[in-house]
Amino acid sequence: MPSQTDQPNDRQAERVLTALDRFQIETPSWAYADTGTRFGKFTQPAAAIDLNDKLADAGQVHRLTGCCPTVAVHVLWDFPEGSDPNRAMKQAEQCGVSIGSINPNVFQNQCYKLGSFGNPDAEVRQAAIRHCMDSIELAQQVGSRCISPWFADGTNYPGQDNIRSRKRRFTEGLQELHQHLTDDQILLVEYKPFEPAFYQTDIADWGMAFLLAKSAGPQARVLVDTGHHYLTQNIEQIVAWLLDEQMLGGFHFNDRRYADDDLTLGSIDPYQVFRIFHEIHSYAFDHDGESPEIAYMVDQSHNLKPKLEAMIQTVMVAQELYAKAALVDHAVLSVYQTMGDIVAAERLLQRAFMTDVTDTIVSWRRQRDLPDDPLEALRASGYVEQASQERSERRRALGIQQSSSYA
Ligand code: AFD
Ligand code: MN
Ligand code: MN
Repeated sequence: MPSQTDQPNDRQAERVLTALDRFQIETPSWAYADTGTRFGKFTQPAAAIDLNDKLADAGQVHRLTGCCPTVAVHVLWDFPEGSDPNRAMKQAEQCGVSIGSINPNVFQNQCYKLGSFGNPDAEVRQAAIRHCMDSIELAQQVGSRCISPWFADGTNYPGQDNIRSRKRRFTEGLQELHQHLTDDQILLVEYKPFEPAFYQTDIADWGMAFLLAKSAGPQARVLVDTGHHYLTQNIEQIVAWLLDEQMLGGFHFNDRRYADDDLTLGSIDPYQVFRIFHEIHSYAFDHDGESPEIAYMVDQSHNLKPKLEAMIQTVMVAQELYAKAALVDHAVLSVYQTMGDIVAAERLLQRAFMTDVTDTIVSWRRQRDLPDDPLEALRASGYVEQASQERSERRRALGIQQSSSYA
């Protein structure tokens, strides 16, 4: 492996700057609130209490990194009964961000015990479809283009339900939902191999999501959550196939050591993230520099790391890996590939991955009056300490207990 000391030449530095200009990544509202695992959660005094806090935190991340202008929201968690979407829109604007993808929630209500779109009970299926249609309306009210439902549906035991019937219920439900989209909206169909269903998950892999999105209609695409694959799966190959089929709608970025661990991006395997971005740059190279509109989104819940630090760390890693992947010279690579010079081709990717782009990223930040190191800037700002203080007082006044409980 080449050494980390490789520095970009002028032409490569230009590529990094162009890539950074293009790269934006959405942060999720749920990452700023107290979340945890099914074994309990470790609360943080600075954790967001409501959507206003989440938007304020997301605004800080964007203010310090310059590449996170939108915030994904979770309908039931962020827009409880009777909330005012216009107020949320204005609040987002005041925080310097706007509302991004809308995440329906068809996995928590008791009625979804046997599934939502896949439920054997037609009434429950209709309730789930109605909730998703309400989410589409909410998206229109807050000016969001992207509806990204995740379905926890599946079964826990062989024989529990008819797998083909469940497939058909999803096909029909997503077709019905797709008809509700306005012309500029997109429907992102997310897959996940298991959890919470432990025998079969109805949308378990990219092939199922692809077929369901294709049958739903022309505005549906596949959402790749990087934590939703078996350990041996080649995610960048899935990305390349979806790109080639014009069916890659976006990502939920996180990292994992075992399953859907929601660890911070690049904490376990940064080279895999680089290879995913490489496929996207390679596609753009073959299409006059244009890559399809891809919704880059973070989907992590930081149970142990301080929330804002973890988010800024994630965004900085995403920027760096996206920029490094832009260093690969695709014209030279295709010559090596045609020649069958495996080592030379591989070393092109390795050298790009090992190139130190820190200084170029700092110069990009300076050109935008951003701090050289957003993480250090957050720590120096006192924002988290102030939020801890203010939110702890507010929790006391509201009688909100911050306690961890065991399942
Ligand atoms: C969980 C699910 C899925 C979903 C996210 C937000 O596994 O990734 O996108 O929650 O609803 O992580
Ligand atoms: Mn996800
Ligand atoms: Mn997940």
